[in-house]
Amino acid sequence: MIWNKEMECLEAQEKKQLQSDRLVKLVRYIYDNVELYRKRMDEAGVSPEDIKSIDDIVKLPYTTKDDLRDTYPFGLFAAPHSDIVRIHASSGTTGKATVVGYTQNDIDVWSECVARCMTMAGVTKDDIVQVAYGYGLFTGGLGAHYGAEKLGAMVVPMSTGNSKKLTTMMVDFGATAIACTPSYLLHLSEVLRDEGLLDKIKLKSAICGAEPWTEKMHHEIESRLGVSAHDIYGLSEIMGPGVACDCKYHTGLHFCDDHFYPEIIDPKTLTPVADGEVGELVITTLTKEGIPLIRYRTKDLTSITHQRCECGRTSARISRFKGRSDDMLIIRGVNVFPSQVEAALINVEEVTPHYMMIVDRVGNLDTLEIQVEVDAKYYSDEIRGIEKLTKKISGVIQSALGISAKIKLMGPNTLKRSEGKAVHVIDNRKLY
Ligand code: DLL
Repeated sequence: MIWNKEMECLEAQEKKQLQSDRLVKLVRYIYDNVELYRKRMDEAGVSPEDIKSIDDIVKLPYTTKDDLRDTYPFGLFAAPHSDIVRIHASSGTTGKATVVGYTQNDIDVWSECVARCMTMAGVTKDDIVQVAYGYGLFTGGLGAHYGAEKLGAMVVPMSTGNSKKLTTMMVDFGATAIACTPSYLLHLSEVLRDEGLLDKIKLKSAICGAEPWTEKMHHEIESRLGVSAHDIYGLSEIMGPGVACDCKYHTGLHFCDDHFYPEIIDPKTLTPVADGEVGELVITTLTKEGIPLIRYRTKDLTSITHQRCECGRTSARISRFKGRSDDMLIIRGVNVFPSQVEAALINVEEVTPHYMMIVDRVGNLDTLEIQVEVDAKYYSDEIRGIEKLTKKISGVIQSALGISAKIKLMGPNTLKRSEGKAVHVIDNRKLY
């Protein structure tokens, strides 16, 4: 039984004691091992001795994605390289990825948290779990894989792509659970329908996350596939999938708050907001060794409740996400910042810095068009020239973002200039 009742059903006082003990230990460890935190705490006049309980967390400085970027690649690692057994990475705000490292203990905690989440989704050791998140530097594939294995389930490591093979194997192997992004699962449901396989599947659970999805998509997945669909949340900076997930009551995502301490703040004033109010989720990793983070600003907007759930778990619960406080987009499961496009286009001398990203969803798959203004010096309507430049920009964008985009060249001065803050994105998907 992986559902660790002891940890997930602790009464408030016991939970607070555990979180306090862990925070005190974490702060000492981080102060001794990470230069940036030592400097920040010294500047703020806070010493490890000032942190005596979880309530003192408010004395500690925030951490942002920029801190990871500025210390690229390993500057925030607290454990020696010889203790790091794995690296993952995700998109940074400009050219550089944010890199995270795990000790063996971190991998064990991660697997335990994902196993808890899968248990919330009704998965047991008797299940056959198809993992269709991407494997590699992205945390989705390996994170879900290790969690399902920890549970003792039979894991089918499909990764993404090749939907026909995936659906055929789903039927042949009798997969009972699937872990993938919600938009990809909707796409798979259409492939199953088109192949005449819908009534041959044995799926009962879906563990979906890595991107925002609506209540409507949730119902659509459940009714098309006859599954119980669960919302799993996580981010690579903190660990990967498994930070939180919803149980069968679907009344918010249970936070693994014995390992990850959640706070909700007003992103403008940086002060805490009350339970039930929407704000930015901030997470402190209470037990991580490789790259522990204090008060990491996720930029994800949600609200929190500390009331016990009907399922018996006492963990804090967060609501389905309401958006982000920055401009990060998630397109086909990949995190994309407009600043990455900007940084990539700077290296293309034929274009101006004016561009517009148009994101849409056709069927269940995201599309991205980038309109780029060509410099007057290079502008011509000669077809071969246009084709050549379009191809060149496509290549630059593909390697900067890790996803393909349709490039549309625009004549000089055709993209609308904004008077205030430049608008670079039109997102027609309505995901929140
Ligand atoms: O997306 C980790 C993950 C993999 C989570 C598989 C769930 C399943 P990153 O690539 O670092 O990590 O992206 C993290 O994705 O800050 C959110 O904005 C968004 N996100 C993740 N899960 C959800 C969710 C993985 N359930 C960023 N709902 C986060 C809404 C989500 N947004």
